[in-house]
Amino acid sequence: MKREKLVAGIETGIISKQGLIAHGRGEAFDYLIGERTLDSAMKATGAAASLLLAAEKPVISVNGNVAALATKGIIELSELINAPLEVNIFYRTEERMKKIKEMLEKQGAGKVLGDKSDARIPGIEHARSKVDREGIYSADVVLAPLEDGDRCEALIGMGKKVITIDLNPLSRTSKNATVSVVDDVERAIKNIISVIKERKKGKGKGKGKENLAASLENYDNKENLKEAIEEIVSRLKKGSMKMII
Ligand code: PTJ
Repeated sequence: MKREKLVAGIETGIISKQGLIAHGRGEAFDYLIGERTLDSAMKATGAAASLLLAAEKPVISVNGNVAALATKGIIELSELINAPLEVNIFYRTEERMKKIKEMLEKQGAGKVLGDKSDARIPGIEHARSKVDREGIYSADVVLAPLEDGDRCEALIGMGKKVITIDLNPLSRTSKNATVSVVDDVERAIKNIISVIKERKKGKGKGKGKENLAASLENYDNKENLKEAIEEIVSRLKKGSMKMII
C-alpha cells in the first residue's frame, strides 16, 4: 500500500523520483526492525511529544514523501499542537511546492506555510535553504521527518530543537537531531498523536507545559540510537539462529 501511495505521488507530482529511492532505503531498515515500533522508538516518541508540548513555536516540516505517506497524520498533529505545516523540499521546484500545499489544503490542513520563502537557513546552499520567516526560521522546535543531514545540522546550529523520524539509526540526521524516532513515518506520527492526546487528558507523565530543556531531562538521543541498534541486532541474531536450527 505504501508503494502504491508513492507511485501515485509520482504521478500527481507530489513526490520526487529520488523519493522512491529514499523509500527503498527506509523499507530495508523497516524489514530489519520487523515493521513494528521498537521499544527505543517508543521512548524517543515520548521525548518528541514532550518537546512538542513544551515548544513555544513548533513547526512541522513536510517533504514529498511525508505528504504522501502521512497526509492525515500530519494534518491531525498540526491541529493538535497548533503547529503550522511548512512545505520544505530538498529537490525543490515551485510547481511541486504548490502541488503539495494544495493537496494538504484539500485534505483539510489549516495553515500551510512554505510559499513565502522569505528567509534562509544559514550555511546551506541556495534552494535547499529557503524557508518562511514565520515558520521554520523562527520556530523553536521543528519536527522534520526524513530530513537531510546538512539541513538538520544547520537547524541545530540555529539553536533549534529538531525531532526527526528516520528508519535509519545510522543516518547523519539521526545522529545529529535532538530526538530521533527510528520508525516508519506513518507509525511514528500516529504514536506521537496518541501520546500527546494521553498527556493532554492527564494520563501520561509530563502533561503540563515545561521548558524545552526540562522536557528532555531523562532522554539521551545517542543512548537511544544505541538501544535501537541493539534491538535490531538482537532480533537478527534470534532470526538467524532459528534458520540454522
Ligand atoms: O520531497 P523532497 O524533495 O524533499 O525529497 C525527500 C527525500 C526523502 C527524497 C529527501 O529528503 C532525501 O533524499 O532524503 P534522504 O537523505 O534519502 O533521507 C531519507 C531518510 O529517510 C533515509 O535515511 C531513509 O532511510 C529514511 N526513510 C525512508 N522512508 C522512510 C524513512 N524513514 C521513516 N519512514 C519512512 N517511510
